[in-house]
Amino acid sequence: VASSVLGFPRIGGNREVKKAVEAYWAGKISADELTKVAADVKKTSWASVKAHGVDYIPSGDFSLYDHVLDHSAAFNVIPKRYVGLELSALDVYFAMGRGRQTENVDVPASEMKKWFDSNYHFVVPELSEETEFKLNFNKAVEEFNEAKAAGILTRPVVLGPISYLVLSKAAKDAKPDFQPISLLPRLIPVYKQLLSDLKSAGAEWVQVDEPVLVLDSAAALDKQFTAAYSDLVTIAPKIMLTTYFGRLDSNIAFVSKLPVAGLHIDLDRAPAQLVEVVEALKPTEMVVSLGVVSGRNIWKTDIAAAIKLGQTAIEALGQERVVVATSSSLLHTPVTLASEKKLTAEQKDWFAFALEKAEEVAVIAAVLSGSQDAKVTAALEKNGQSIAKRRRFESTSDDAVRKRVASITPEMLHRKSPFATRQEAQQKHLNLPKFPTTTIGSFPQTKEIRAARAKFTKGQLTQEEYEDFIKKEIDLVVKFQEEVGLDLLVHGEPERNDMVQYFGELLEGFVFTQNGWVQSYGSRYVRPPIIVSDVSRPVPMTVKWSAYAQSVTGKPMKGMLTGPVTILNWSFPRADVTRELQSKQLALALRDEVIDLEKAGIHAIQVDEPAIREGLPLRRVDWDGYLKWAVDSFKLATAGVSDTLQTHSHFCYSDFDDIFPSIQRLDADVISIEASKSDMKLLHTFKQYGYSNQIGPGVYDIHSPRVPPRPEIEERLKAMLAILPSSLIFVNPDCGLKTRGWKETEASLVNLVSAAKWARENYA
Ligand code: THG
Ligand code: ZN
Repeated sequence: VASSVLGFPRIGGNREVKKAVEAYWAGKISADELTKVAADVKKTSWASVKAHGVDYIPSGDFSLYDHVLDHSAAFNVIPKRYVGLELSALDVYFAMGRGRQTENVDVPASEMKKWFDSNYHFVVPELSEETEFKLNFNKAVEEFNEAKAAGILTRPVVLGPISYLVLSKAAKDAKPDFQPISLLPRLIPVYKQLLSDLKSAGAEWVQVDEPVLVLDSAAALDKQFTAAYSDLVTIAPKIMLTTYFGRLDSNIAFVSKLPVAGLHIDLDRAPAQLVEVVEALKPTEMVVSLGVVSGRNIWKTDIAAAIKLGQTAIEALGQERVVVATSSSLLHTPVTLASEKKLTAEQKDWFAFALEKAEEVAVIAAVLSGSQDAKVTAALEKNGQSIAKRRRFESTSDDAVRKRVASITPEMLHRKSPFATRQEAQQKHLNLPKFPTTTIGSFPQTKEIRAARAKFTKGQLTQEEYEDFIKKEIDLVVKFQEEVGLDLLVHGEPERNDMVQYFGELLEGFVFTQNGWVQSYGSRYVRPPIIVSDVSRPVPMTVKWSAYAQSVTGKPMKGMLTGPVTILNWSFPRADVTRELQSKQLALALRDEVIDLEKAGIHAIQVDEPAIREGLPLRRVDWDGYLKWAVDSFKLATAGVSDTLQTHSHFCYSDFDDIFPSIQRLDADVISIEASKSDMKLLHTFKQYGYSNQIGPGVYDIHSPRVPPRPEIEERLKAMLAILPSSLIFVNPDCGLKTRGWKETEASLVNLVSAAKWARENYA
């Protein structure tokens, strides 16, 4: 029984790659120096995975920005706006990922999308009838050779042709009915060249990822899969067709008939599919790769349980046809527990990060192979003890929290009165003009703010000094908003590092890493908090800051919280209880915070749920269950207040068609959404469904430093007014201002306010 890892974090143990990439962008290091850093990190990763005893070591999964973007660059899928800029290939690559603004060049970034249900974003390929695929370079072969030169034989990883096309979108200049998948016959020759070169280079196996096989939409692609893979196997190394993040379901019927040499399945997300898959593979000669070590969470694997799954497969297929693997790439986990110095020994014993997971895979494979090696036996025994300890810890729940969740009543999920009544009551307190102006919550996180936080963390600032600093920042932000003439103010969130980490740190039931970075997009990383036990709120989390901010202004101040579903989705959740339970516990903690904010004199509170959509299950049959508890959680958090309190929520996207009824059911008094990019299409959805509460469709895009001229904002307002009643419209940017500079923030908000004044004059 062989062992395998499907992919590894790219950041490097000390964030070397992230730092080098950003240094390259800043012109501080050369392309050669960047390549050198990347080469060292790759080599270290290969060597350490190998040192842990893994047989199939991945290569080609590394990326300087995003692996989907790597494929686009290699396949010559380069939108016209990036061609002819007289840039190096590397700079074209980065321009596609993040845009480029210099004296001579001004191109926006490509669109990014969430990678399935994860917090990783990929760069969406843009295709049209005009796309001319060709293999510009062969990264898979280059990195295979790079590893080989270092004495390590790897199993290269490539994203499969069907997933690549399904994840692509039609370019703006494509014909209206153009479907990216229609290009499959033209893409196959490129894959054939890529794969045959790999074979010539000496690769015995290749891991071809086709994660779309766990989606409902793959059922209609059986013919494409059959055609593509029948062709590819004729020239390729042995193909390990790799699925992850979900279950194959009925797709196994055609997948088991594909002529590939192996099939990888995710048994972390979908352990129940094992029996059916093994049954389907029995009459074939395929190897099955069992994804028993989670690539999506940080919990130590229950090796005894994994071994049982392995035995089931071995009984049906024999040892030679079984491989033990991580469920997906380890991209979604931090590099190693070894760098965590602040976790207690007890806590450390619960977790396995990427390197520790590599070792688990090797141990499970060794046990299944019948190894009598003393090290393997010891590792197995130690794992059993760790799992038993964790189970004992899990059995000690916080009874008060559990009781509270069990006694949630339907009344707790509803505001006292319907929206129309509330709107009137709120207006008495808030006294907002028509077309009220506001922002989404965060203001620029300056170098000074980050430096003060870093000093405070290191103990170089006292609590009092730090709090004084934050108060001064709040003073500045409040004064700024008053001067610009905004109506509903915010405190600017200078005290927050990350909108999830900040709350996790103040809640009971979470632990934190020092170095547990996980890629979100490009060079941007997050350190997801880990939920380890029942969640509760020992002390108010934001009341001090919001109340202070309210005390220094006569205008209404909006409280700012992150919603329960988003905190859950951007944390590593517990595996021993449901997501629903964790979400409800978070909701109760936030409910208390909302009530406390109201008591402290705050009359508007925004509870952001930007992750509510990405948490949507991959299979449609699972949607309703999720949406029920997700919406209930939001309502539980926000419905505990009187009618006079105005609740807001914000979503960082505009792709609502799938979940519109659930957005409506949230019953937030005001929602703000990204609309600046989607050209008002979305507002028609609102009209069509008869949305009745207030809406702030973003009037400009904050993701770029560009200042929106006032007439442009007025045009947007006009377009909105053609669709929505004027009494429902809020005027705001389309997202938080945290990543922006002060200069463009001021200029943009001045224009926003004067556009709102114009609307008041013309649409009174
Ligand atoms: N928080 C969390 N997840 C997220 C977002 C978030 N996922 C979606 C979206 N927002 C991703 N956006 C970002 C934007 C900026 C950064 C990370 C994700 C970022 N990270 C710093 C870096 O990589 O240098 C580190 C920040 C820190 O010190 O904590 O700037 O807002 N959870
Ligand atoms: Zn947003």
